[in-house]
Amino acid sequence: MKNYFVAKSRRLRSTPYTSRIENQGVTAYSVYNHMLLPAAFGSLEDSYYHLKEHVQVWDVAGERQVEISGKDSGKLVQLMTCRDLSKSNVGRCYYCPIIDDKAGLINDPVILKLGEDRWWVSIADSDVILFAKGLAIGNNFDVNIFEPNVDILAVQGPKSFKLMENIFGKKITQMKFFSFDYFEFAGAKHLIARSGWSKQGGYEIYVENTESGLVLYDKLFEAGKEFNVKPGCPNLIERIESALLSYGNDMDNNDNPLECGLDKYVNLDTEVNFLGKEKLKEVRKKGITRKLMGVMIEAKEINVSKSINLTNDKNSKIGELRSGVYSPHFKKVIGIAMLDKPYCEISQTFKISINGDVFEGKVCDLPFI
Ligand code: THG
Repeated sequence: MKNYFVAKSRRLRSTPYTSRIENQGVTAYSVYNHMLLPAAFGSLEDSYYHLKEHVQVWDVAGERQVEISGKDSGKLVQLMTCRDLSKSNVGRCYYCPIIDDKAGLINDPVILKLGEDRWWVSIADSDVILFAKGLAIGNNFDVNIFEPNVDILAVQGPKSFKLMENIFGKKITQMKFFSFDYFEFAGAKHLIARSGWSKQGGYEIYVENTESGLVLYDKLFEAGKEFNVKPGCPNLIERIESALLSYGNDMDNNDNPLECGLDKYVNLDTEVNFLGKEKLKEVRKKGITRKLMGVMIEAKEINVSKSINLTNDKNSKIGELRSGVYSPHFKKVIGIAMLDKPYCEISQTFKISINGDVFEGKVCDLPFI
């Protein structure tokens, strides 16, 4: 596959860490929330093995925050998500599908409850701020909505706990998954959560003070030497094996959360009011007609830059592959596909054409590992 340069401009925003990761050898960018998101530091497989064994620091500033505060902020946040937040606590993160009135996915952010009337919606790649502002205006809500200057640094990998303990002390290792707290560094307070877009363990540092954030960035690499720290980024192999869904790739506004297996985060039997609730109840009653599933393909290589059809013996389309990568663990291509309901059974076989060659594949459960 031929690659092309990204032409930088103001619209395609840099992050405070861009010059650092460029000095450290970033080799590819993606674009996320109109911002540069590193996509590779050399070999994807080398980074995959390194992430599973050591510790990496990721510039994920593209995971932008939409801050919603004010008297009606709780009402607005709840209106946007099908997850019941009525019993949510300050200091916790919540993975929440955001849906529209037709139950189509708008985004799948992590929502942080900062205070009773203050929230950060840590968004995937779509303009949630416009949706939130539209809803607030239409409902006459008393809220303030803006994008704060927050640039997340993720520290991921099994050695992230030791590295973070070295810098912030024992207390940070006692934090529970998806909770957050504040930690002092270089004269500034940093919100740090135990979260991140890998299943290798770690933290996310919500840097609000760029100056101390950059000192912290350098400190992570200095203190990380003994843990073999490297710069990294969300890894396609690791995230597919772990089934961390990617909005815009695995699902978009044409899919509802039940089709995407997000049932755990859909609360239809509570009193809370959210957009698309009636529609989702209808979907649940009728049953979904397709589902996001794992697939394994007997191939050694794939590049998925658009959906690729999956067909049966009669050459009819039974689904589409939305993400895929060669997994060195399974020694074949693994991927995430939307399959028509009759075909989303485990071990269902299919055919797929990759660069003109036809390969056999099999449906399986998510996550792979
Ligand atoms: N961290 C932060 N913001 C983000 C992401 C992140 N915004 C964009 C994107 N990632 C949002 N998507 C996801 C998808 C999955 C998870 C987090 C963000 C995730 N899921 C866990 C899982 O699936 O096992 C746990 C979810 C739970 O049970 O609560 O971590 O990574 N700040």
